[in-house]
This record gives sequence, C-alpha cells and structure tokens, in this order.
Amino acid sequence: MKQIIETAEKIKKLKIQGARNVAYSALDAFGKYAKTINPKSKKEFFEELKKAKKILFESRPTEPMMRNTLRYAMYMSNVNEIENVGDIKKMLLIYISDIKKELEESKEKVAEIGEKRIPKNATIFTHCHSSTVTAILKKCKSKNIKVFCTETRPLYQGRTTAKELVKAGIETTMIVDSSSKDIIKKCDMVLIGADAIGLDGVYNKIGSGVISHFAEIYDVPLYVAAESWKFDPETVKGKMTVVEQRDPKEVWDNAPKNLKILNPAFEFVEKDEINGIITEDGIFTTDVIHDMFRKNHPWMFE
Ligand code: RUB
Repeated sequence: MKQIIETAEKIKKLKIQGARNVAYSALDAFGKYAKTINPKSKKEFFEELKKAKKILFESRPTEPMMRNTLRYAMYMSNVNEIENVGDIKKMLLIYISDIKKELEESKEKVAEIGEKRIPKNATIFTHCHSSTVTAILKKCKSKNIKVFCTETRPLYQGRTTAKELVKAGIETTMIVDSSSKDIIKKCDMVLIGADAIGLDGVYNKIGSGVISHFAEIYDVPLYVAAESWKFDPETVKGKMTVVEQRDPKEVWDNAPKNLKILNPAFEFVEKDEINGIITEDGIFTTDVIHDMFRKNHPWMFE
C-alpha cells in the first residue's frame, strides 16, 4: 500500500495538482499497487483494490475525475466471468493504460474545439492552473491572444499557468486575485477549468465564483474547459459536491492564536453564468450536459 499512501499524500499536499494530473497519478499508483499484490481469489483482489481506492478518493474530495477513472477501471475489469486473478490483473492494467490514453486524446479534442471558440486578438482571463485551459491557449498562439492570469492565493498555482504560457510565447500578465474585477471588464472571454461538473454548475478553484459573477455583470462570455470524466454522478443520486477545506496554515502559517481562518479550495460557478462547457464531445450548455453524459457514459450512473 506504500505507493498508494505516498501518492495520496502528494495529491493532498498539492505536489500533484489539477484534476487531470491528480487522475493520472492516482491511476498510475493504482496500477502499480495492483501489480504488487498476490491475492488468492478475485474477491480478495477487488477487496484489496477497494481499500486502495478509498485512500485515493479521500486524498481530495472534490475530484470526480479521479474517482470516475478509478471506478471505471475497476468496473470494467470486474464485469466479466473471468476468475483467474492474473488475467484480471492484466485486464485492469490494460484499462488503466487505455483510460490514460483517452484522457490525453480527450484533452486534445477539448483543445481543438476550444481553440475555435477563441477569436483572433482576443484578451482572455483565466484563473489558477488548468492543464486543459493551457492546452487551448497554447493552440491559439498564432491568433495573437493576450492572457491575464491570477496568482491564485494561497498556493499560487497561477504561476504554473504563467510559466507555461510565457514559455509558449503568449503575452501573459499576472494579476493579484483581488484585482480581478476591473481586468475582467477589459477581457473578451473568461476561460477556466473545472474540478467537478454537477447538475447546477461547476466547481473550480476558489475565486471562480466571484470571477463568474463579474463576467456576468460585464457581459463577458465565460467558458469552462472540462471533459465528461469530471461529471460528478453522485450529484444525480442526491449528494451535494463536497468542497475540500484546506489547512489554514496555507493562508497564514504563524497566525495569532484564536484567529479563525477559512480555506476552502473550490467555489461553485452557477450554471446561468456559464456560456458553455467545452468537452471532448463538443460545447454544451449546462442544461443539456447531464443528458449528454448519461447517453455517452452510461457506466457512470450504474
Ligand atoms: C486546480 C484547478 C483547475 C482544475 C482543472 O486546483 O482548480 O482549474 O483542477 O484542472 P488545484 P485540469 O491546484 O487545487 O488542484 O484542467 O488540469 O484538469
């Protein structure tokens, strides 16, 4: 279980961040763990995997992409008549590698679709670090776009975005999170990623809810770049998406005793403030996205 615990720790401490990177690492650790165990039966094998899955699930509660990919790998390798543990193991590893390939391909599809939505010479506002968003923006290099990115307090993931875009030769300006309002007003589009897609909107890095309010007020279109793997099927079954609360020390390490600090990692973006979710299957409004997921990914709702 060592590699599972270590990976969960890295995810928890944000050494691995962003929904997609979290899903990749969890899948890798899951596969490596499956290789090392020697259970006597199919039942025992899946019981061991369930324990590993639980540790990874608990590392960050607002990450349905990770949960969906692990769920899918387990579901697909279990839903058959095969009893031989070695064969099931092989099958699980093939599914894991296929899912990783699919995540790469779907990111590329989102990037191709998203690129078409961005006009030439546009000024784009983004927040935090989303590898899906940066994949779209990098494809727009020849369109002479300009990007404003937030620093993203308290852990500054915006610096990862800034580094990536500057390296790609895109004119990028970093702003402090609290100066977002006046900058959004000047932009042609807000483009953010998502950690979770629910029935009523999406969850993304804290600050996204304020950004989306101002985009709405100033009539700046807001798009979310996120694949279907990020849909949280639990929301259909009645649960609310859980917003991860992070260590107050990230905000102020030596804070005065008795000071209360709140440090939620994510924030809800209401569906009415989203012009479209850019997925691998096309751009959808939040009203139809649930039906689309149900049609294209029925296993999610099993
Ligand atoms: C990252 C964040 C990203 C989404 C999407 O938060 O909010 O916008 O995870 O990322 P954190 P991607 O740094 O807390 O993980 O598009 O790469 O899946």
